[in-house]
Amino acid sequence: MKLYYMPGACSLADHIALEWTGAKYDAEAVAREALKQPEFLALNPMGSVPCLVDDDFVLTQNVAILFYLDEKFPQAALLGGSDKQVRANAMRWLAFCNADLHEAFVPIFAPMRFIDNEKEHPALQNTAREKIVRLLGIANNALQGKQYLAGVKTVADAYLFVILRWAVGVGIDLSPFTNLTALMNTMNQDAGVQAALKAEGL
Ligand SMILES: N[C@@H](CCC(=O)N[C@@H](CS)C(=O)NCC(=O)O)C(=O)O
Repeated sequence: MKLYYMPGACSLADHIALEWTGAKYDAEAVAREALKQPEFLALNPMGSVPCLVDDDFVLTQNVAILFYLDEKFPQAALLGGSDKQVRANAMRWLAFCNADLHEAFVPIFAPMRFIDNEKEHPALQNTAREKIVRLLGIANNALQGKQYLAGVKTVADAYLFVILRWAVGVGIDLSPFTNLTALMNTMNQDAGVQAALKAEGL
């Protein structure tokens, strides 16, 4: 198995998941410019990471990859094990991270995709920032009295961890979100997280 990633990008969640499986795998960093070149587009026509190649099976999209890894390595309980409600909750928070929180960062990272006029970028980015803070508040509340989003450690926590790193990177103050800060600390101490961060040079 090989994971294509960019350091610190959303593919870090898959990298962490692979570490949690304990399986042997390769990981290859892709330069941002290479994402839109024919060689990589042949693997992922979206020109984005993550991309997982398992023999001749090529899989893209974070949620699909994380789900596939859970099915392939059930002993790792990446979605929390066999309890249907725990699994559903893990999927729910995975969807929240992928479809809501992750997407909310796009205007900050790539405002030119929305508005050509650079003068209008700060206003767009401020609106995105407000949305992110609101969504972080929802995740923070969900963690009240719990160590992990679904009650037990799942790949949803790995995804949220990646996004919390972005939030810190763009200067969002996480200190009011004590449960998110606690999750970040827990994840930073996790051996699989540490191995993935080290492998990505972070
Ligand atoms: N829906 C996709 C989103 C993937 C995505 O946005 N990846 C970013 C990194 S976090 C990327 O590769 N961006 C490069 C680009 O779009 O040019 C997924 O979940 O895999």
